[in-house]
Order: sequence, then structure tokens, then C-alpha cells
Amino acid sequence: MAEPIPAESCDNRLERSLIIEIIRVTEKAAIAAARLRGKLDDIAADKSAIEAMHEELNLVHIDGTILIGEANGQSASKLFAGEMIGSGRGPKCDIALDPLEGTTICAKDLQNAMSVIAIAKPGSLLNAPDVYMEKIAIGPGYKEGIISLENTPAQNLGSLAEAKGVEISDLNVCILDRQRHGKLIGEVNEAGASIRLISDGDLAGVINTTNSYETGIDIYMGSGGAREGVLAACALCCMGGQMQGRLILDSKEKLRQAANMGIDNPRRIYNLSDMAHGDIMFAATGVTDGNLLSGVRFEPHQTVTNSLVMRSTSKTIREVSTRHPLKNSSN
Ligand code: VTB
Repeated sequence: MAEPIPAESCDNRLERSLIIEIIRVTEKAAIAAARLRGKLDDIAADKSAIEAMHEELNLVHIDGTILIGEANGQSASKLFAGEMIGSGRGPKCDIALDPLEGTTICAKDLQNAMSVIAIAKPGSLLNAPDVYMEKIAIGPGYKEGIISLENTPAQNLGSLAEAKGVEISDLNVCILDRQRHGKLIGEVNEAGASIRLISDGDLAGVINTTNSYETGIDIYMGSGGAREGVLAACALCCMGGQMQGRLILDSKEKLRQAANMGIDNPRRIYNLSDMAHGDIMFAATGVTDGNLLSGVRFEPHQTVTNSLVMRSTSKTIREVSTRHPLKNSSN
């Protein structure tokens, strides 16, 4: 008979076999979302991914608490922050997740929609409210502190160009295509860098900085969801890189929400390790095709998923392609 799993078995580290368990979770959510790919219904796609992730995550042997989850009260009565999740038989952990990062991308079948989860030892992730976050990120291999939210875009681009031994005009900056970024886009353009404007999905935008030769993206700048910011920090914690984030608390309500979550300095700049540190596992499965991951492929007899799974402690990065025989593909 199988031994029960002792809750203390992972006192210092999360059990590494959890890696394979969390891929199942994002695979399942990605397949569910991909069935609604290109159907122009972002709410249905999101809901489908939430349901699937919720079901699968509850089978994983963890005693988990969702820290970064779905916004409570929207399509999500599941996977909201504060929800206890997992079988309860296993290590205590905090979870950040997004069953469908890029709901609109999925609905329009554009690039880089994915299903994402990160699990961490309790207390290792920033408990971020559902607001925007200013972000700046670069990949690994540079001297610490060469970019900062306190610098102008031109200063950051100058430092990065110098560190890379190139001209600013050789750099490509990923920015979300939003009106609020008008000033930033103008300054980056003025400084001479190229810009890759993305319609959504700044998590992929940040991750893409870790492999600039392949993705063509050297640096991420601009504001997006704070929760996506924490997920991006989890990914960089595993892949290496630098990132800063600052919450945008531009109303009394948001300030109150943040204060209730223990954020006493609303202008604080969070470094990568303030947003995510320690023992973190991160998994992402592509929903639509992207330069990071291929999307779910439905074939006559199988469904194929592509995932990325990583651990901060070992810094292993695995690319997992899974073939799900058709009868199991919705299991
Ligand atoms: C941001 C970004 C996400 O949606 O949350 C964005 O972080 C929403 O921004 O990656 P707007 O409110 O300006 O539309 C994504 O792009 C996709 O979830």
C-alpha cells in the first residue's frame, strides 16, 4: 500500500517531482483554452481554462494557498487569491497562477497566449493587488543594477547598450501597445531603439528578454498587470535576469486595497527578489503559437502540448512536448 506523503517531507525544498505535476496542470488548462482559440470569446476561453486548472491542481499533492490568482468576483469563483488548493497532502506552498495569460490573444488566435503556474515556499512571493505595475526587465548575464525604474528610458537603454557592446539603435524594446505608453514609446523612439509593440501578454514579453538572440527582444518596459509581474519575476528567478516593478496605486481604493495587503510604501520599487525568491517552480504551456512556446495542436488521434518548466534552485529549464492520446486529452 502506498505510504502517505508526510507534510514535512519538503521542509527545505519543494519536492522536485512536483515539477511533473505542475506541467499537467498547465497542460490541462492550455488544452481547455485552446479548444476556444480564435472563437472571439475571451470570457469563455478564460472560464474553460480556469475550470480545467482548478480540477487538475486539486489533484496535486500540495497544501497550497493561491496568492496570485483570478480576480475575485469576475468569471472566477475558482482560483481566486486566498483559495486553498491541492490535495492537502504535501508541502505548504504559495501559488501564483494564470490559467490563461492573454485571454484576448487566445480569443483572436494571436501570439503567445499561455497557461502559467508558479509554486513557492510560503512567504516567497509578493502579494500583489489587482492593479497595474510599472515594469522593466532584462535577461541574465549583466552587472546587477544596470537598469532601474528610477532612470529615464534613454539612460536604461544607454546602460544596456554599453553592457552589450552595441549601439542603442541595435536594441529592441518590447512594450504593450497601449495609449498610456505614448510618452514611453516616444522616448524610446527618440533614443533610437527599435520597439516591438505587443497587443497583450507582457509575461511572454518579459520572458523573451532572457533569450534575446532568438526572440529579438533585449528589454521589456512599461506597465501591465501586477499579477503578471509577479509571475514574470518567478520565471526570471528560474532563468536569471533583472527586473524591477512598482505598483501603480492611482486611486484611494487601490491605495486602500494595497494597504490591506500590507503594502505600506505605495511608491516602493520592488527588485526581482522582492517579488519572488527562494525555491520556486514555474511551468507554462503554450495555448497559441508564440516565439516562446508552440500552441496546442489538435491532431486526429492525439493532442500535442508544449511546455516550459523550471526550478529556481537547480536553474534547470525543461522544454516538454507531450502527446496526449485523444481519449485522455480532456482528462
Ligand atoms: C496586462 C498584461 C497582460 O493584459 O494585464 C494586460 O500584464 C491588460 O492590460 O499580459 P490593459 O488593461 O491595458 O488592457 C495582458 O496583456 C494579458 O493578460
